[in-house]
Amino acid sequence: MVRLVSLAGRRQARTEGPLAPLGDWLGGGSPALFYQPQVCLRTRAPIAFEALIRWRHPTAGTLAPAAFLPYAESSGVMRALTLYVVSTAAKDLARWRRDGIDATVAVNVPVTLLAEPGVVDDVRAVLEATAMVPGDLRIEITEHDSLDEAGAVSAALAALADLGVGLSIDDFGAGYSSLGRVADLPITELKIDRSLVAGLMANRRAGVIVRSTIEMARDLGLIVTGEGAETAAVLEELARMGCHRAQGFHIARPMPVDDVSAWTRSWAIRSASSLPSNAFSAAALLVAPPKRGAA
Ligand code: G
Ligand code: MN
Repeated sequence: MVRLVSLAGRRQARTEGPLAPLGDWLGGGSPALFYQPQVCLRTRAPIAFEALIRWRHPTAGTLAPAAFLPYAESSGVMRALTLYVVSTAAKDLARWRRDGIDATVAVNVPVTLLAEPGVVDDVRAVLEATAMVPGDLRIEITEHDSLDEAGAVSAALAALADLGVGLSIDDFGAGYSSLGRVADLPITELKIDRSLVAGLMANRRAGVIVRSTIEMARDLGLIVTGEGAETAAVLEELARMGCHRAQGFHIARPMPVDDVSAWTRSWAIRSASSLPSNAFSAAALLVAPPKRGAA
């Protein structure tokens, strides 16, 4: 209590509302969303921006999720934090739409949260409050043991799917779920884990796993996204293998919300000429050979 009073007494902005305990624990600051684009491998256009939570701290700078998510989880703030992400992403998307950006947003939701009663109602309430079309939102869930349990999680996933919200399995291939198991869930997308994608060029085994995962997911009617595309070669190989979308540092690192519109404009120019994404200098522009996209 004493600590709360003394923090509130300082001139530093204090996080209000349900996230206040997290702000107090971290010693001030506020949450912020970074976004990382997921692009279509056929047109190269950004299809979605994945919202990634950060914490802007008054003295420590921008904190990564690992610095505060465990506390959010143990102190019961995870639900409020997740709803903050959904509603902020909805508002950011509305703003980008006015800038002419035709994309959607993806948010990460822990599977443990989906087992809590009333969470789907909370998501529905945020959609209504922000006037977001459910199809403009995709929820990414990491493959996880509790995915195998019938019950609360499956019921929540079914309710979200009924609402029209997209559902992705995140980091697929990093854990132990089989495609057969996750395909029973009402998911729309599979994201292949970066540990597999990263090895694509170097390692025949990784190549076989990625190619067959893409094939099976496509046959099951799922959208397939390759995560962790760090080089142009990996991006082209994913496209060649029939992967629908890609995300990764070669396209863009997670960026502050205010950079998204400018990034989208510059990516349109760079991808139209199929230049390597790091070819910013005039010299590189002059010597880069024109490439026609194969996929
Ligand atoms: O797994 P998920 O969909 O949540 O992916 C988002 C996370 O992955 C972010 O933390 C982001 O920084 C990280 N990430 C995104 N692209 C790349 C990449 O190309 N390489 C590596 N190593 N990490 C990435
Ligand atoms: Mn994710």
